[in-house]
Amino acid sequence: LWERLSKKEANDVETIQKSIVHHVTTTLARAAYNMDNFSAYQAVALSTRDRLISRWNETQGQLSKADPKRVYYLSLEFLLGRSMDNALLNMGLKDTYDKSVEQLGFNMEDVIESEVDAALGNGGLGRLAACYMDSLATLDYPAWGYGLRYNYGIFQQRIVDGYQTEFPDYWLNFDNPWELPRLDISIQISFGGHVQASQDEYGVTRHNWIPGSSVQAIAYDVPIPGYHTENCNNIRLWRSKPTKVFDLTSFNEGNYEKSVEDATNAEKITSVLYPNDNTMAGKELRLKQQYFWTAASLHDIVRRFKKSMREWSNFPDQVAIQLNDTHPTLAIVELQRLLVDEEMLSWDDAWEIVTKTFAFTNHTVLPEAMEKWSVPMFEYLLPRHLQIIFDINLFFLQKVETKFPNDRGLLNRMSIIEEAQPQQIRMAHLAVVGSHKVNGVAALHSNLIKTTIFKDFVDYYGEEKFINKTNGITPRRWLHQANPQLSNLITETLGGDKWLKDLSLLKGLNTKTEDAAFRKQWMQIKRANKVRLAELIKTRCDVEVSPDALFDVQVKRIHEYKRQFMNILVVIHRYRTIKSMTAAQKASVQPRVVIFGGKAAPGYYIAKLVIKLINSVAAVVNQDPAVGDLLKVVFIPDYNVSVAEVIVPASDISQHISTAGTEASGTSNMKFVLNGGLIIGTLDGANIEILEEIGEDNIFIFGCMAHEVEDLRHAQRYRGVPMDPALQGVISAIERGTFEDPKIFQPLISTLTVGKDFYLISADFASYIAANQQVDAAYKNQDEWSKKSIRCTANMGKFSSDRSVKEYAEEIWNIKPYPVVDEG
Ligand code: 26W
Repeated sequence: LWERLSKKEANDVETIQKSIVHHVTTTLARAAYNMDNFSAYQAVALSTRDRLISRWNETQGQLSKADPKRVYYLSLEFLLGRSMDNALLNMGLKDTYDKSVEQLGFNMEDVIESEVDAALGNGGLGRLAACYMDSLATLDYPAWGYGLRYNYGIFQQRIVDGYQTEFPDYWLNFDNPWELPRLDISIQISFGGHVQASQDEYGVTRHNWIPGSSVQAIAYDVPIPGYHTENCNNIRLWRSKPTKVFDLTSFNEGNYEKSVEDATNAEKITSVLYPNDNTMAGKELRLKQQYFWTAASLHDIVRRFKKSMREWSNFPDQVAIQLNDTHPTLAIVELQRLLVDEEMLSWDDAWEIVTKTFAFTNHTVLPEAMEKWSVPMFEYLLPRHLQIIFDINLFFLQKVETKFPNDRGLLNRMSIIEEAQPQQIRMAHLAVVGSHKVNGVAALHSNLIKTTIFKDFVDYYGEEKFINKTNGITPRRWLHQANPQLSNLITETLGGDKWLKDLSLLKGLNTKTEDAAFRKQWMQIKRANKVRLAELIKTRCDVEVSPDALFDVQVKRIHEYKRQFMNILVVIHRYRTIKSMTAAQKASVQPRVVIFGGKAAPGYYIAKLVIKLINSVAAVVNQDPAVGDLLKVVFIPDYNVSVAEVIVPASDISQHISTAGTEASGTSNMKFVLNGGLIIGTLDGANIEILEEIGEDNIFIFGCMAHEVEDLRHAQRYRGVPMDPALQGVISAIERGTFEDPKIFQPLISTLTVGKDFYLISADFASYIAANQQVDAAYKNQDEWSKKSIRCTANMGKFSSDRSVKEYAEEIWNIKPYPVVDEG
């Protein structure tokens, strides 16, 4: 009976309409006549959710039975964006839902726009995790993500008087239909206290951690459906709750306030996402988050493993754990603690299991991003874990000493403990020592980490442990969903949609560059996307821009190394050049709209000044009748995943201009090129591999190379290299007060002082201007430009996250696809 009654419902228009109306009248308790777009969204979302859940159940049921090896992706950030459109496309239900919703009297696009983004991430690392989850499900890999369910995602950004101001992102204001609360899954997580050592019956020292306090971790599951497959994976997000709602002692003593305070402190742990990207803050609450999350996840993984009744030595045959940067490195220590203190394994047996289980991805080489925790603070929160870290370090350094005797400098450099005042725990060293594979995220980056931050470790462990896995993006969200017209044209042209699961098939478009009719269609789609972006700019910035101008985009987190500052300086240079022209000269200027977007960390003063400068320049340039449509500058506030989905398909050229050697990979570069947008960039991160794939005629490269950076800095500091004259001219214009009170910008301009220009803006300035001129010239020839644009898309197959994930699965995790059978 159960089997018969639980058979899947049909997915025809009428059944779906019934399910939508059912949710309106029962779940939402509303009547059809007072429905707005948002309630329509809620009902459609709930109906979609039903279908997701039945796939999720089927997948998890079949996987529990078969119990294949799984990968667990531990990430403090999952930047998912909106879910509904993506879920419908992946489940193959989009067309039916479109029809159902339109017939019910709603516009599907408006309904989709009512959904708020799930913005549980800062930028590259968080969005990468989301793309990888899409690919893992699409390729039928048994995989779970583990993260935190923050009450507040990345802050909302508004621009007030040109300055960034932050507002809380309370995204759970309304019920979140994309999560399944598992209130029955609760795990106790402890902190503080002290450690008792004693001898067991065999004379072995045992450590007993007697914690000082504890909280509960409650599971919330987010289903991740694969594209055109029955498989539906899971992201489990933890929420913190007090163990007992009130501390009863305080409560009964009449200290009501204190008992409520403890409860609030417990809930604080998963209250807010840290908004720092690439800068370490060293806050105690952040360390609490990291332990809370890794301990809950490991407990869950171990419980699942124990059900299988296998030997502990089989753990690495069943479980692979990927560490998304150093944030989850405590998982290494926690597993060692569980195995030694609670499961009574020997240290060496436990350590072998641990190192076979974990692998570590590094996402940055910036020194200020390296996670370090002060030993006294750590000891206060996690006394037993500190002992284990000291033991791991001792045994490790003993082996280093055996291999390379009498090299104290080496031991100092490699130690997990930095001898500072106070001592610091270097999480990257711990992650390397506790993992069997360490990878970077683009070829250049993976080579750089081998010769810089992990050089000694390569000498010790050998080359094989340090590998490259070039990042990728999911073509489902970043082309099919964000750019449906282009996706349709590609499907028509290639005679099917197989390319969405095998992106190398895009190569088939290469033969179309000589087909004038095809080129025309291609460029018409780009123009339609630009019209859509122009509307968004009008709404958000109140600036009118012409879709016939060249759209030039730089959207990403605001950071000095990404050099938005250099971009706006060259915009000023362009402005001054136009101002000095005669009418006849102006006639040959290529009109350009320069579009910025991105958030600065709230405490990052210089980055926030860059935003102010962009807005001040925009205010002057956009009003100047001498310039008109030849140049417009806009800063789009509150850049996020769904705004990116409008911007990416509409760009003609985008800027990926970090100082060589600083951007580990970049992933928006891939999104733009996949959508037929050309890029201007430095020889940094994945730009280099994009260049290799699409060819040098279809990309604008400038600036110094990674291996030249140190020499250039040295020359600047000690050989009195003068500032670039064009840059000098731009600075003078700012200092003369062309854009508001120049005093405001003085701290920013100081970063360019000769000898202090760490990101080498002056050194790259002339070649950056030249590259921008090449862009203008190339854009004038629309026929040639359209061919470049087509070649861009055609040769981006490598950058599908399907390719990345397959490499991880085969070369690091050793897992196989497990396609779920549709039992209808
Ligand atoms: C501890 C503070 C902190 C927070 C976040 C340090 C570092 C991070 C992230 C690792 C920063 C990040 O997102 N890095 C980006 O990762 C992307 C995915 O691999 C790359 O494409 C970007 O180049 C890299 O900046």
